[in-house]
Amino acid sequence: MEFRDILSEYGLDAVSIIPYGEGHINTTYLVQTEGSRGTGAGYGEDAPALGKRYILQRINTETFRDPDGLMENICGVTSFLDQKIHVRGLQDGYRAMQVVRTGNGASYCCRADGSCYRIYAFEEGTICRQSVTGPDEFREAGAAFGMFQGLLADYPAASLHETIPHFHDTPVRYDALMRAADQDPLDRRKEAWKELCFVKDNCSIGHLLADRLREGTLPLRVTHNDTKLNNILFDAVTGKGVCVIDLDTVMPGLAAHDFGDAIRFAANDCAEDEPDQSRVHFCEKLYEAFAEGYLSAIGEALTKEEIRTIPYGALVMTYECGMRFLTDYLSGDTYFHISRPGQNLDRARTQFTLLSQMKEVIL
Ligand code: ADP
Ligand code: GN1
Ligand code: MG
Repeated sequence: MEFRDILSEYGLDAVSIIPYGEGHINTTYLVQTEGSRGTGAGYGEDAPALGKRYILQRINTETFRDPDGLMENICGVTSFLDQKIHVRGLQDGYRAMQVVRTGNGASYCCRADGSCYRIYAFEEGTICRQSVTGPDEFREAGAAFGMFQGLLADYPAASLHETIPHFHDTPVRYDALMRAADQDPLDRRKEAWKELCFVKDNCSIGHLLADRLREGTLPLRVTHNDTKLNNILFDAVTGKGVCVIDLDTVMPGLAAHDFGDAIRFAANDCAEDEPDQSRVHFCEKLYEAFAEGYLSAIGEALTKEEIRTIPYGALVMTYECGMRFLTDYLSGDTYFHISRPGQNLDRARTQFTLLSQMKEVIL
């Protein structure tokens, strides 16, 4: 089996390893291991009894250039959360993701070809969603991310490695897009002309939060920085948001970024890469439900100015993410995984259509 060498470092033997999830950055597999033979019905003589499940991930080291620092962050954050959850006696199954160690106690392992892999315990009894079923579920998502940030409020921020420099520095993302448009290595700029004009016309959005951060009116906090709906696991029975995953980008950031990125992804009736722009629809009811859940779970952690400006996060993150997709389209689709040509352009268009609708409501 292709990953036998990796799994043997963990003392695991797999029955099956299949591609899993819909992340755009890492490559994820679901690993089913062999367990001790059950005696129940349904086991053929030769069929292996099933043991535990794991998430195996190949870390994208093009994106995360310092896997040591990355895994140090993740181990630090998960053990901090674990302790906090225990001390506070949090109910409803709220938990921290679990990093599985190799036999030597390492948090990840590398192959001779330089590829790096890590393993997480599969969070059983949970569901991961690509879109919301309604406001109640999105309120839960807000509560899960609000709780996550509230629990990390006193995490030692200075100990965190910056896994992707300038990750949510929106003016830097603007400059990167303009450079990609100037260089236009694949002669794609003509396809993206309308979108590039939209970005320039809306450049003030890129400064809504960045300027306040620079002036010191908004504080840096320890944030998740990738609050897509599919980075939460919901309890399959109660529907509660119980585990925040994908901790690769936990770094100092703005609360509004976490708030806004979640809205960008899920307060929309269609998928992030919908080609038919007439199907894009910013859903105010979802936006309000998420805000309720997030603000109630985060407690007293935010300042008045943060609460006042948190809606800007939705505009800024939608604008920024659209620019990132467009930059990648112009540069030859080297960053976000794609499954068809033009997907990054569709993703960018969807963000800009959504942003136009959000501006009517939020500004
Ligand atoms: P990416 O950075 O590529 O988005 P993620 O860490 O978000 O990778 O993982 C991709 C998907 O794998 C998630 O959206 C989720 O469906 C699933 N997943 C990741 N970790 C776990 C886990 N510990 N338990 C169950 N499912 C998981
Ligand atoms: C990526 O890894 P994933 O799929 O959860 C990206 C986010 C983008 C998102 C857009 C490390 O998230 O920043 O908002 O795609 N993650 C990284 O869908 O760049
Ligand atoms: Mg993810």
